[in-house]
Amino acid sequence: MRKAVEKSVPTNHQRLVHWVEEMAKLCQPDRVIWCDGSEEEKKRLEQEAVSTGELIELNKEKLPGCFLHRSAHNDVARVEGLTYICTCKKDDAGPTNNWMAPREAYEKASAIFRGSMKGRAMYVVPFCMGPIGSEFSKIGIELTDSIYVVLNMRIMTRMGQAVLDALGSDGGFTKGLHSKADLRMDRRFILHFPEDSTIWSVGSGYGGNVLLGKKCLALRIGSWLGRQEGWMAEHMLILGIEKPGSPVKYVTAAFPSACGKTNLAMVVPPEGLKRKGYKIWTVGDDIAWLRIGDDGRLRAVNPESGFFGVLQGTNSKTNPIAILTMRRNSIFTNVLLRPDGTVWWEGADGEPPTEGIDWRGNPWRPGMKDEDGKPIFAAHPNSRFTAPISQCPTYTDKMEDPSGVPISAIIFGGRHARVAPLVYESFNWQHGVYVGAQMASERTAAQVGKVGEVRRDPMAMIPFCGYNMADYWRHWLQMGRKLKYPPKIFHVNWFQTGKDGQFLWPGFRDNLRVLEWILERVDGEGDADETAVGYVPRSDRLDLTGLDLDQASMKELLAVDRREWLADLKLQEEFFAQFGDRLPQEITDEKDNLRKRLTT
Ligand code: OXD
Ligand code: MN
Repeated sequence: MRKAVEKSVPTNHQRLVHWVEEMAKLCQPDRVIWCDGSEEEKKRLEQEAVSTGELIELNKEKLPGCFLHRSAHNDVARVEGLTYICTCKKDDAGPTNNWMAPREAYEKASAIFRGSMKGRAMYVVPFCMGPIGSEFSKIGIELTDSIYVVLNMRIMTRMGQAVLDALGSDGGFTKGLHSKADLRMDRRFILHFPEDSTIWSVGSGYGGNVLLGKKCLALRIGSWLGRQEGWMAEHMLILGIEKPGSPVKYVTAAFPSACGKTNLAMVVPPEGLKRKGYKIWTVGDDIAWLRIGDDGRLRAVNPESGFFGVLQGTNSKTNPIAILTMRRNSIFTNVLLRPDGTVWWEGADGEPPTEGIDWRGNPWRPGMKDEDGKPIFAAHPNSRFTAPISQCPTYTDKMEDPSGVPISAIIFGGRHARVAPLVYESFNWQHGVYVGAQMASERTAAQVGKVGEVRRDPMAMIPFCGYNMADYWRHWLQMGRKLKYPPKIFHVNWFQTGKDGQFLWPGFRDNLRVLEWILERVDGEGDADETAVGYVPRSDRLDLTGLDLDQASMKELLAVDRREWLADLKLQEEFFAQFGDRLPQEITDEKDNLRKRLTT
């Protein structure tokens, strides 16, 4: 075994080589293969995965370089219940994370990893989150027995020999170990050891659980490192908006999973705003690493280099840019395969195909029902596409800027049928941190659990904050104090429904109308009313040209219903109570101030 590893080792980083050997001893793969990130390697892995059925090659003319992957039926989303933060002290993980003592976690997972790669290869995947060489960036090594993972990591991160070269003989890196093992739910764990900068993921093949650069490193370990090193890792898209004659302004937005980050990151101006000539630049759709620049402004880097986006409901109307992005060199997970070798999902362009093979690999026709009379979906509701950002028509080379882009506004948002108005602006940074901390949203299909259930999801980070959230809010407050030019903080809610249960706001492209007001406020313009919750635009303030929305609906969208807010404050209090004395006083003060404003 030792020989097989050493023969092809392309690094003189001894610590790295020893760790790979140690993990190989545990998992007992037949071979250890160091990935160099080359085209030749990609082709070889694709062929191998096609030969075993792990990937299906799609129509070469219509979807060149694209593949379909079907995951196990019990392995289609992130498993928050099996995701742990393993710190020496339980309190450091905080009440919103599952916790396990590191020793117990290593022991439990070792028993599953032991021998799990027999008959398989172990791939060594060197990857860099952020541009190689940037002070924002972090290097990780993922060991995995899944070609699907290697090919996804190749899209989602800067991956291969260049990363080993940057690591040199003694650079620091996060150690990631992944094995599909036997894909059994009762032998599945996603474990984070922030004190050792280590991630162990076993028993799953689903993206969010196994592409270790994404949620595990860029958010859970990243947020921990950020607090120690004075920066922030956030679940945020990054978007540039250019108005003719003005410099591009960049904003970040934190929405929970499957709440439209990818759509907003690629927003296309609605017909009624076309005359203004806006250009949109997509820097990232899921994660932002934020640092204070030498200029005293908040600067953002997208640590990823690809999209792992939700497909359900994605089409040429809701997100034409995404559709153009995924036309080549993309991996589709858990969608329907049409007879012509193209793919389809609920909400995709066109009529449902008359026949196909569904995401489970069974023959499918429209209208099919299961034994309980429930419709059988062609694609899983959490079906995904993986595509390189460089293929995105709104790609900007600012993506590669090692010092990141300057941020003018931070936007928080949830999927909340009632309570939050379409948009409001916080009074200042401290109030803005509270606005983020009290966020609530309805659960979506991106994680295992009951869809639609409202849960508190501060800063859209509840599944991703790698430490005690009370400390996390303290860190946010401290960052604000250090910023010479703190961005303004806003909250949006695209998902309000009227009495008939229908959405009041059209969303998608029309969200640019709200961004327009946000940017006016950044420039010190844009009329607003001061309400108990923050500044809300006057109902005639948004440019609604070409939009058929009556004044009554607009009023409802912008209304602040004191009764609903007071009822929500009770739920907030229950949520904040779990943090005990560790909760920053500023959060309590802001909550109490809100109550006062609502009751006077
Ligand atoms: C994602 C998620 O995949 O948040 O981005 O689940
Ligand atoms: Mn996400």
